[in-house]
Amino acid sequence: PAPRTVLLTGAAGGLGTLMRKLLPDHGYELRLFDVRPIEGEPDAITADLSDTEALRAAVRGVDAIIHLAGISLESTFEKVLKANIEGTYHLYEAARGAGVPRIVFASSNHAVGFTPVPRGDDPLIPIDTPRRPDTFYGLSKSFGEDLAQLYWDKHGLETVSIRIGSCFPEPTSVRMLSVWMSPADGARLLHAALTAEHVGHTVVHGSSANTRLWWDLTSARALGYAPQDDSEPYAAGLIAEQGEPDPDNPAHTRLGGHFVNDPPIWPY
Ligand code: NAI
Ligand code: 15L
Repeated sequence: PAPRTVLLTGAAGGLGTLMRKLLPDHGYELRLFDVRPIEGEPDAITADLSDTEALRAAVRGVDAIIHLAGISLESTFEKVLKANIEGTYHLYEAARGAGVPRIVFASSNHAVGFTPVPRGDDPLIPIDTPRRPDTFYGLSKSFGEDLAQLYWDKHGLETVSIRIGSCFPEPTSVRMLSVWMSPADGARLLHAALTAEHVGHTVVHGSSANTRLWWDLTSARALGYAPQDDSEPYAAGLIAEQGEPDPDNPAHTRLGGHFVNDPPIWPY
């Protein structure tokens, strides 16, 4: 049967807030989880991913989990380790213990951020492009995808890992013209990831059907995802404001954008 009750981790965050508004229209009842309290949501579970007891209670009885909680930008290795690597492990263990059949994991373009972007007639970046994390943050998303594969192969717990591009109300940079996912398309993709049959562990790119797309959406479309939006109406304005991409700047020629240039954050 199609999942109905879904645990949304990271529900207080930017994406969580957008999806809290949009997912009920696709028929879901959401249980909310975040370390930060959520205004106007007295039933939300306020707990850290390291709180295994809270996690066990949170996953009880849900049909699926959308896992957004974690550090969403580069940080110290120590912090990324705790929230994203250990936190995601604790979530998977809770889900396995409770027999939750499926997780949708918010992976990121930064798991493969050093991948060169296509130019001219180059093919789009395929979904099986080698991992090239651009940060400790991207490394944690690479780990999350491997964890998902392990839990599918060993325990039969299914995951769709979505390498999200940039999911914000509007694209705000020239780079985002290529990787933007409108919130409405984000909700469509989550719905497809929750309802497609026999996904095992499937990795997909997460963006709208942008004219300036850098990556291949075939595996996302195979889940039943039919993106409706395109960043192109924002192109002229953003290019007038920020200029065309600079071919000598890796922040413009690699998928991860400025993450590839940013120095690591030391020490812990
Ligand atoms: P965000 O930083 O706004 O939200 C993350 C939420 O997770 C926050 O509300 C935070 O309180 C919570 N959180 C952090 N550590 C936690 C912990 N240890 N225990 C419980 N909750 C914790 O990030 P955003 O933009 O909403 O992203 C959501 C997810 O999607 C993240 O995993 C991010 O890496 C991923 N993602 C987002 C993209 C985007 O375009 N927004 C792009 C690629 C990936
Ligand atoms: C991400 O993974 C981040 O969570 C998000 O805040 C954006 O920076 C996005 O990637 C991006 O690459 O634009």
